[in-house]
Order: sequence, then structure tokens, then C-alpha cells
Amino acid sequence: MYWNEEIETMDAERLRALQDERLREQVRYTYDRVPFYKKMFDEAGAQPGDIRTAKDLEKLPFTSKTDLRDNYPYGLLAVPMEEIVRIHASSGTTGKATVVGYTAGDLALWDECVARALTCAGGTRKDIIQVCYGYGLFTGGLGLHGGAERIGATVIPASTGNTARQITMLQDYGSTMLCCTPSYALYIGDTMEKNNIPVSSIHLKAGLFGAEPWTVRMKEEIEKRLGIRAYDIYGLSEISGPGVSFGCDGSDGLHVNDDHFLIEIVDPATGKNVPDGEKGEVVFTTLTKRGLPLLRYNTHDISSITHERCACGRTLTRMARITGRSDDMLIIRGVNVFPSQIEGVLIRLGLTSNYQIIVDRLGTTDSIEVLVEMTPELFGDTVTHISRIEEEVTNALKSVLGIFAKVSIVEPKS
Ligand code: DLL
Repeated sequence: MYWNEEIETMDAERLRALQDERLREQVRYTYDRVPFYKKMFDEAGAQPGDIRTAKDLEKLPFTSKTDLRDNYPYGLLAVPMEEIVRIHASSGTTGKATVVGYTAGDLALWDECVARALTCAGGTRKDIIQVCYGYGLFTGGLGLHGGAERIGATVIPASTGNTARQITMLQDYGSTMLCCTPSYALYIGDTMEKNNIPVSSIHLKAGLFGAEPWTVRMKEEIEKRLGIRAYDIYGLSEISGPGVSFGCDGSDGLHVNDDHFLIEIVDPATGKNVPDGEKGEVVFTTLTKRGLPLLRYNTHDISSITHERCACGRTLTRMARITGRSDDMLIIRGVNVFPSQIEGVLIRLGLTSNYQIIVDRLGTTDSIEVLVEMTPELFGDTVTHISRIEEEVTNALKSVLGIFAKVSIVEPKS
């Protein structure tokens, strides 16, 4: 099912032409209105007219989160404040928040993108959609909310927290779709199991999960526990919010809303574009944004892209499930280690995804230790059995990461 069949299945050549046309317009618009970008062009010795097609983008440097922070809060907006109708912000772990602003048109295009994601997951106006992403400055709640209203579904703005109440709403309000983080979906499943609430007492058929990296294993686990189809949804506040790309039934990838966002994959070391299928950092250029247009925004998320036609019929560029962030990447004894690889091993072996990685340096040697919470099944097990599991995890990590990591099973909720 398509929300916008014309765009979602557009002939690839026409789609590229549409992107290039919008790119030229967006570059000119941004250059004329945002002093930061005018300066960037001037320093790069480039003119807006030099950017004719996506290929020309390599002439420009990247925009980074630091640029948004340096221009905090409103310095990169391309319109006067009276045209901004909404603000969102993400806190991040260091320094000032990243503030983003939307015009009425920007909100409409965001809703359109989320409407495509929901429709792709089987959503229609007949659905009852329970949105348990946070409502507020975070883009998850209001983002999914807007898309759900756009398709004409019934929205339950449940927001986060109070799992018992969430489960009651799932049962009593007849929610057919669930939107939350994948870890929260698993938590809902756990809580139902712990309280002997049968899956047959809820009515869910599908869920859209994102805002954090998750693995195929987690997807299968969620599908099994909640009796649903689980779809990935990706996005970031800087580029709009959820719905920059979305999962389908045809493959494990996510379709990028190419008519609004132009994706590039670049080598983190050289900053150069890499060929289709190769992993690198995800970079986006907005094509239609008015409030906060961004050129070559480096997300530091790690993925790859393909332009092959998808079994679902969409011609939109497909990005692979995000495996982590280049700035989350640990370098242990010269080896690149992503937390998601460790999580993948834990889940594959039937352990929880509640874990802690401790990286230290003893003398000149890096050491890595992984603390994993015991599952309820393991609780009360013999010491010998637990050390056997620790050994099993150590061996699995060795074969996946290529390095030794000390593994300790610890108490639940520790
Ligand atoms: O997390 C927007 C969102 C809300 C997406 C709800 C999906 C669902 P930010 O708070 O700005 O926005 O965080 C963006 O979260 O750069 C990724 O590192 C990560 N992320 C978002 N979606 C996914 C996903 C929202 N599906 C940052 N898979 C991004 C992996 C994701 N990582």
C-alpha cells in the first residue's frame, strides 16, 4: 500500500531529475537567506550556481551538530520568527540543546513523510494508533501523531511511561498499531508476560519502532512477543524528525523520502562518497525545507544505500538498518567495535539487552569488559552454569569482534 504512489514508485531517472531541480532551488534559497551558508560557500570558493546536481554536492563541506550549537538557538533559520510555527529540540549528552524550527509548510511535509511510513506498515483510516513516543520537545510523539492524523487514523496520544496503563489502553481502546522505541516495545512484551496478560487480549497488528538502533533479532523478538509485524522508522530532529526513512515488507532496508531529503554515504576518514553497498556516515541535504534548510548535514549514523528496486515496488533509495554511530564507535586495540554488535550477540544467545560496556586502559593495553544482566530464567542458576554462559558469550564476542572481552553476568536491574 502506498500513501503517495506517484512519488514512491516514480521512475528512478525522473526521481533523480526532480531531486536535482529541487536541490538547485534549495541551495539558492539557503545561500540567500542564511548568512552561515553564504559564508560557507564563500570560504569554499563556490557559488550557488556551481551546485547543479547531487554529484556537485561534494564541492561543499559538511554541516555538523556543532554548527547548530554555535548558532544556538535560531541562527540557522532561513525565515523570520513569525513564520516559525513550532520548535523542537534534542538535548544531546554534551553542551547546549540543538534547536530546530518549522514553518507550517515544513510540518505539512513532515506529516506527509510519516503518512507514507504508516501506510507502508499497513496503516489506514480504520486504524487506532497508540503513540508512546514522548510528546514534547522530542520529535517522536508529535511526529508520529501528525502522520497518523494525516492518514485519518484514530490517534491515542499516550506518550511515555506507566506501562500498566499503556497495556490497559492497548486492551480497552483496541489499538491496532503501536509506535514507540523498540526497547520499550520489548518492555511492554516483558511486562505482559510477567503479569500473565495473554497476547490475545490486545488487538495490535503492527508497530513502527525507531529513535534508537535495533537489530533484526530484536525485530523478531518483538514480532513474536506482541504478535505483530514490526517496522523500522528513522529520522532526526535536524532533518525534520521521524519519517526521513521507513521500513517495508520487501526487505530489511528503509526507504528514504527522496523527494524531500537527499542522502549521501561518505567515508568517515576521507569525507568522500562511497559506492552503493558500502558502509559509511549518512549525510542529508534537505530539498524542500523552509524553516531550517540544511546542506550536507552529517548525522554520523552508519549505514549503506542501494538503488535497486525493492520487492515492495518502491523505487525510493533504500538505506540499510543503522548499525550505530561513528561517534559511538569504540576503538579497542585498533579494532572498531560498535555497541550494536555486542547487543546482537547478547540477544542471539537469549540474554537481555541490558548491558554495560566498560572500556579501560591497563598500561598501554585497552581492555573491554561487558556486564550483562541475568534473565529471570538464569536467576537462581548454579555458579557453574553461569560461568559456562559467560564463557559462551566471550567466545561469541571473540568471533564477532575479533578481540577478547571479559564478560560478567550480573544481577537483574543492577
Ligand atoms: O529520534 C526521531 C525519531 C523519533 C525517529 C521516533 C524515529 C522514531 P533525534 O532525537 O534527533 O530524533 O535523534 C536522532 O536517533 O541520528 C540516530 O542516531 C537515532 N535513530 C533514530 N531513528 C533510528 C532508527 C529521533 N530507526 C538520532 N535506527 C539519529 C537507528 C535511529 N537509529
